[in-house]
Amino acid sequence: MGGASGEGGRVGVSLKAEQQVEDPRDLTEELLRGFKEDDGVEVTRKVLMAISQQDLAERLTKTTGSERRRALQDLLSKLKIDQHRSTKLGLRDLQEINTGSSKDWTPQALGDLPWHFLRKVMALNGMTRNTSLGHGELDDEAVSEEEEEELYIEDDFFSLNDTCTTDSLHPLDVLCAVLLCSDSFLQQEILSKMSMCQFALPLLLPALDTPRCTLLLWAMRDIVRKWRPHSLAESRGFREESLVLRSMPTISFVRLGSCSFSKSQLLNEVLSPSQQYHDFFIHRDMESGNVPREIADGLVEISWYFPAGRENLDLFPEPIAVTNLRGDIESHWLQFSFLTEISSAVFIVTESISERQYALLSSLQGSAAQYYFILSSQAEQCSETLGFLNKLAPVLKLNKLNVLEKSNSTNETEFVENLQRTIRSITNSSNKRVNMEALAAAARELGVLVDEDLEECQSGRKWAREITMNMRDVTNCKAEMLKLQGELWNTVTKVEKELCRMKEQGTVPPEDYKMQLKEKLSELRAQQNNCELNDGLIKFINGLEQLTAVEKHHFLKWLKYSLDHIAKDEHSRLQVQYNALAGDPQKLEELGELISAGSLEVKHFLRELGQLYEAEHAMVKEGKIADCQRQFTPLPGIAADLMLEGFPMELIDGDVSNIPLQWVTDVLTELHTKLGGRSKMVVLSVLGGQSTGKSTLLNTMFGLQFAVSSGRCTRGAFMSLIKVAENFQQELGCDFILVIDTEGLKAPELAKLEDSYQHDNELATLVIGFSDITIVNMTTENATEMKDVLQIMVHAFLRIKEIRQKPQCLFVHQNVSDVSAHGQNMRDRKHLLEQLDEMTKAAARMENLHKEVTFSDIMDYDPEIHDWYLPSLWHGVPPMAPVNLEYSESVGELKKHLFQLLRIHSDEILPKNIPQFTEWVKSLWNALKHENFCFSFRNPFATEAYNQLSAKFSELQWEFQKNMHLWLSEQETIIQNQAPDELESEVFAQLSQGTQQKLQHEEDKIFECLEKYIKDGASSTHMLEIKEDFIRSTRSTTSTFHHYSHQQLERAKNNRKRHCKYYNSEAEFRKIIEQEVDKLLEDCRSREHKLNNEELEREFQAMWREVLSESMLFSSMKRPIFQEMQSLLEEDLEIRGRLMHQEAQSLLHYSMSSFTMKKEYLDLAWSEILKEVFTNESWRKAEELATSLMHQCSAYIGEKANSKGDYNKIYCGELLCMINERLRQEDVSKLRTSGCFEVDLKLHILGEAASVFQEIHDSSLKETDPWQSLKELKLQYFSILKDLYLDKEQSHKRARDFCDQCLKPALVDYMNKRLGIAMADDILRSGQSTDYASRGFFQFTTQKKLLEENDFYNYVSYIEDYEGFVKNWIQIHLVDHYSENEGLEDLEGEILSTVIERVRGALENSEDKSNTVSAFIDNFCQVLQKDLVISKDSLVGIRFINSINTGKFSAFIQTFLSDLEQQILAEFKHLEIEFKLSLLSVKPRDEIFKRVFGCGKQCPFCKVPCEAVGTDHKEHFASVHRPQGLGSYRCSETYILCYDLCSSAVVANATFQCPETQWESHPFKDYRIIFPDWCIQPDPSINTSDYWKFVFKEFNQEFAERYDAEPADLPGDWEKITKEQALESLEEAFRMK
Ligand SMILES: Nc1nc2c(ncn2[C@@H]2O[C@H](COP(=O)(O)OP(=O)(O)OP(=O)(O)O)[C@@H](O)[C@H]2O)c(=O)[nH]1
Ligand SMILES: [Mg+2]
Ligand SMILES: [Zn+2]
Ligand SMILES: [Zn+2]
Repeated sequence: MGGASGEGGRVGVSLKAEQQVEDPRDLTEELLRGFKEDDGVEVTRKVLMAISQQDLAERLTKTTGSERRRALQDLLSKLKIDQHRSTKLGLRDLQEINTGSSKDWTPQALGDLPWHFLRKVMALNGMTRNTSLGHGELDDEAVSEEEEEELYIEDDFFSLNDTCTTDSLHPLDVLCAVLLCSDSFLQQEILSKMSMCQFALPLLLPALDTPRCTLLLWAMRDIVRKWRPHSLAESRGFREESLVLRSMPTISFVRLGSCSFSKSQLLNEVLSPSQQYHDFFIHRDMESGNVPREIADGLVEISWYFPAGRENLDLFPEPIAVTNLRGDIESHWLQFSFLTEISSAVFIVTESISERQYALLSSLQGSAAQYYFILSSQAEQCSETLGFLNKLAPVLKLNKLNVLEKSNSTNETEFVENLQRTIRSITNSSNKRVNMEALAAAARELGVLVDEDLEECQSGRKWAREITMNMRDVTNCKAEMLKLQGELWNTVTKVEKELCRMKEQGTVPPEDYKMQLKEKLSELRAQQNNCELNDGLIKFINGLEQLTAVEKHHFLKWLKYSLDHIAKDEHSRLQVQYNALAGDPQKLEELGELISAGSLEVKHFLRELGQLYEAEHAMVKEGKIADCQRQFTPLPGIAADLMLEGFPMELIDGDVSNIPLQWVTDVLTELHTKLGGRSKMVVLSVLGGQSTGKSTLLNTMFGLQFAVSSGRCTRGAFMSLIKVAENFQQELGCDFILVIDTEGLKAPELAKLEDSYQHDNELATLVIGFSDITIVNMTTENATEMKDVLQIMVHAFLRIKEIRQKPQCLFVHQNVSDVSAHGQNMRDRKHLLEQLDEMTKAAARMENLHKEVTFSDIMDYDPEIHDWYLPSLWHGVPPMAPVNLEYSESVGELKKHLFQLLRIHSDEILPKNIPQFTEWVKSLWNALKHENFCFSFRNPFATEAYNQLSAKFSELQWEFQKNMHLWLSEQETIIQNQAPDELESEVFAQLSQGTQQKLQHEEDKIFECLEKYIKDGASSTHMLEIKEDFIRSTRSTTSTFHHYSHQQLERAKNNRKRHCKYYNSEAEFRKIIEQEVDKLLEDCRSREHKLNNEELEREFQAMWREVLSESMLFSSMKRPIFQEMQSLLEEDLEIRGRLMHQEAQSLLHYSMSSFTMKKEYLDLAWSEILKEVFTNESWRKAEELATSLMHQCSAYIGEKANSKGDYNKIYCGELLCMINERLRQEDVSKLRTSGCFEVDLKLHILGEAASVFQEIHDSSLKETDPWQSLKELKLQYFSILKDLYLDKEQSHKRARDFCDQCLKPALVDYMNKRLGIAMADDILRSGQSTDYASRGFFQFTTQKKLLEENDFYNYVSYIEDYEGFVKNWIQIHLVDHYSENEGLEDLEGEILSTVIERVRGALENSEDKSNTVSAFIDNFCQVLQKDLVISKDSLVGIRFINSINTGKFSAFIQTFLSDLEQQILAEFKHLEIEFKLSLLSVKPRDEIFKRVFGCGKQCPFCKVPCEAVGTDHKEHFASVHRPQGLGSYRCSETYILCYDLCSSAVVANATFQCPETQWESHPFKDYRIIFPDWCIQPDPSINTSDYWKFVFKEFNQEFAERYDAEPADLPGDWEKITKEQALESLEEAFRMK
């Protein structure tokens, strides 16, 4: 039978036809019947082969195979995983977070076992292999607790016996089943984790699904082991090597026949370190270890021993491998043959040897392995066995030492020690060392399958090999293949940061320096872009693009293995040096650099892709290459796919401390698309000292694959996306969890670099800023280090808190072994809190926050919730230590706790989706590049929330204003309907009290709505923070309105009184006439004969002449307006303590155009005069002030001129009020203008006004020509007289008169009162309103329009007179809108029809109550007193009104109403829109203006208007600042316009001088000391101010002329800015894209 084992391996392959030989066949069938599968299939097969019955041998394989398959199928269905036999489980399936993730559960049924195994193994749990089934769990929610408990006890009682272990399955069966159902990557993961737990790994899987058994090589590829060989004990160096590549002696243990003791247990004892027994192998005394195996027989397991470098403690001086065959060798001859091939020694454990067994063993003759027999107790007595052994001795070269006896009386320990000694001597004497790759080769020889031979795996390997083929060392590879990320990327980073920090600016002006840096940046990007693509990199990209997902996955793994292999040697050499140098800081630093330079990983390749993409993107953006020439657009998609497949993606490049922003953004955006736009995620991160097990923690917790290794630590930050199961999303409030793993803080190799604190700080700030929850990982071993790490954390928290993000954090204390740690540390914790407070204060100082902060201000810290203790990862001394069970359990608890925390804080944690996240990353990173982080940060969500809230607020505010206007107009109407003397009484007081109440009510309403809106809003946290500004703003509006309404009511009252005075005289006059007419009528009636028409007229004429001569009641007097105003001015100046100077002349001599600045207008201190000589600053400011005031006043004057009506004394008062108000403002009072400036200014303004007002008065007199109106009156009275005399029916006529003379003017008046409000309402609430929605939006719209027109004078008026510009803009818009739009007629129609409806109602109401017409009219007016001001006295012939029939009168009015309505509408339609606007009492322009103008403050440097909401806020700010020259800033010596930008200046090395600094130089960085209420932030991107740069360069010359200065020497690159870029920057700045 010699050589049978060799042939046996190949037998299955060569069988084809079914040749049947009669006799032997029958014979063998007999034989087959006699054999049970386990005992003799393999033997039988060998016999068949030996007698050349290959087809029968094949049939045998088939039948037995089918039995195995049946067994497998049975098992899989028991385990309920048969569906995964074809569609394999992957790692991603396990990572998914579902309801089970946060629960602890014991398997209840067989179907739970695979999941239990997988979940536990992923969590590195030592109980993974436990397959016993639990009973109904206590926390089963379905049944109420008490009931359940009772049930439970009974249950338990009965089940005591029948839950015998046979209910369960053998752990190895479960393992085999799970492996069969896993894809090759999950297999890797399972084996890696098992290896960490120091479980034996499956080496040969029994043939279940496959015809032959399978060697697991690929599945072990990921495992890296670390140990210290005795040769390195001195130097404290260590070896770290891939397990499969390490050659070592292999010792195999097999069983022949049955055996009374457990081979596996024996092995465990052999391998266990002294004093610490560990179950490497499952043995029969373990839980479920005695359940019969269903499929796992024939499994070969392997385990290793690695030395720790301590000679007297290490069991073996070098690594060895130990294999263990499950089952009898007779039934697993193939596996056994394999083991004999590869082992240095084979230990055969047996009780007895039979004839047949002897024959089999003899066939091993010539084998290279040494054989040992371990005989269990019974064997001793069996002479047969000894006899066979004796016979075997020469065949297998056995001597006495090769037979070990283990009887019941043998001392266990001694025996084990003896065995260990034997093994040591074997490894010493034999030099057979094989690695796993060699094992695989041997296996293939025997026809054993190897998992790595899969096609996908091999093709992946081929791709990888082609890349690494020509790679010799790391440095070389980096220089040739990865050119973009080396020096170039490093320099790019430095320049990008310098652009923000401007540290080496020196004396170069900021903008020039920026330009230089920008050019450099663009050049660097060009260089990167021009780098030729190396073959290897092309291959890499092609691989990612072309391979299938599985191949790609394999490819990347292979690449990793090859790279690790290449980098390994270099690394361990350096590491040894590093350790040896531990004392020399200088060298250490260099070495540290070298170590990081010496690493080469797949991430470097991916990083290179990022850089390729970034460079190309930059080129496209600068217009250097066309969009269509881009090659790398598919890359982000590829990277997104990788993320989806579970690869951690680099977020922060730790080597250079930079984020490739465009790349990261585009990758994540692709990801968002691939996720179908559903990407709401909670971000979780970990931070802590170096090598404190952060990556390990995350991997254990979530089954992730972050790089773990003590040698090459994590640099920067990596992110991995985990899906949350559909049915769990609701509960967790997110679709994904984004986990961020970070580089350790306080890395010793970086410690000596001067900016290491900054580096760590940046990282911590970013990571905490990104995250919703941060785990702070601390080891308690090193107190100083822990303190340093804490300091960094606290600082980062402080910063994040400052930018209005509330960080959630969990302190995890690692390596706490004591169970009572939590309690014991109570005392320490108080101390810790004190320390934390101290640190917080220090951090606040570093951030220049001038306030007291304590730790509790920056974080809600509750030790019960925020502290967590983890025991040490290892149970014992590595490398032989398994993972601590407590560690795994605590991590599980921690995970549960995390989810709990998520739920508790669900109202504060607002999961962002990917676009929001990238936006957030961008803002944080941008702010971090600046020195002053807190200050530079622009919170995109706060901005968004602010804009949203502003829009809502504007709406509410308009509602408020509208209601108040309507209210006031009603009150005014009531006042106008009162008798003048009543106005002095309580009525007026009541009205004004009512108005206050109304105001309060409206304010409350706003607050209420705001509150509700904020509460319901999505981003409520941000809104809460900014609410304050809105409340202030509302208060300020209220107080404005308070003032305004008071004024309005007063004015209405005064008007009413004045009106009465004038009107009384006319009414008086009419009364006289009407008396006379009455007299005449009586007279005529009393005459005998009837007068004819002519006679009647003659009589009337006579009477008229008589009356008129008697009473020239209102021959008008022309008022001298000049004089009136002059006296008012004098009165005003007297009050303000100013003296009219001697040479002042009558107002007649002044006009605005004649105003010029004079020296005496400035009242400078001596020290300031000198500066003024150079800068003219104050002079210019005073002049500007005068100009703007005159603008304002002339607008007012113009308005009054346009409105109909006579001059009113109030006009002059208002003008003075306007001027005084402006002069009272802060900036003016700082200007130091003199008294005569004020006097002259007022003289000039009032002078101009006086001449206009005089004209108004004169022309209004002309219009109300008394003679003219008398003539009309005369005609009317004559007609009345005639009608009365002739007794004609008058009701028709008089009704018409009433309509024309009373109702119509009242209706028109109503219209003018209401139309303005309606128009403003229409504009602000219609589609137009977006333009006015927020201040920012308005700025955007106007600036965009300006750019479209690109007209110098438009820009000038925008810059110089923003207020005027805005008003004008709105006016033009209004006029345009309503002259081409029918909308206005609708508005008018609506207003009129509502009031006419009311008139109709009033008519009906008044009719029946009154029997005379005058009572009827009184009644009617009373009803309408809130709506219409009907002056019934203006009805001619009121005295005779009662002679007509009330019913008829009223009926006629009814019929006239619709005519009247049409008539009024027609008249309105014919009015010019401008004229119409001037008639309105509430001007829509002013209302809209109020909305968009805000506080009206301008940047003290560049004059950009403030954009903050409302008129009253804590800080003024603007999105974009302008080059200061546009605000006429110039160099005081050369007069050359200055082109600095405030937003750059505040971070640069520049100074400014101005009156506010008393002309002293003041550093820009500290501008807030001078202008505390302004907040000027650095630009969010380098292109932000392109808009104004464009304007400046377009009109440099013009601006210079305009400002009496020299043109600026603009930096060269401004010239290149195009109109398109300008627009783009505008859209970006106002976030309109
Ligand atoms: N003794 C001990 N070793 C641990 C513990 N936790 C992790 N390790 C080991 O420490 C080494 C570093 O673990 P990592 O998880 O990579 O640590 P890290 O904090 O991510 O390290 P960096 O990313 O380099 O800062 C690994 O070899 C771990 O096995 C622990 O609690 N005790
Ligand atoms: Mg790490
Ligand atoms: Zn500015
Ligand atoms: Zn402001």
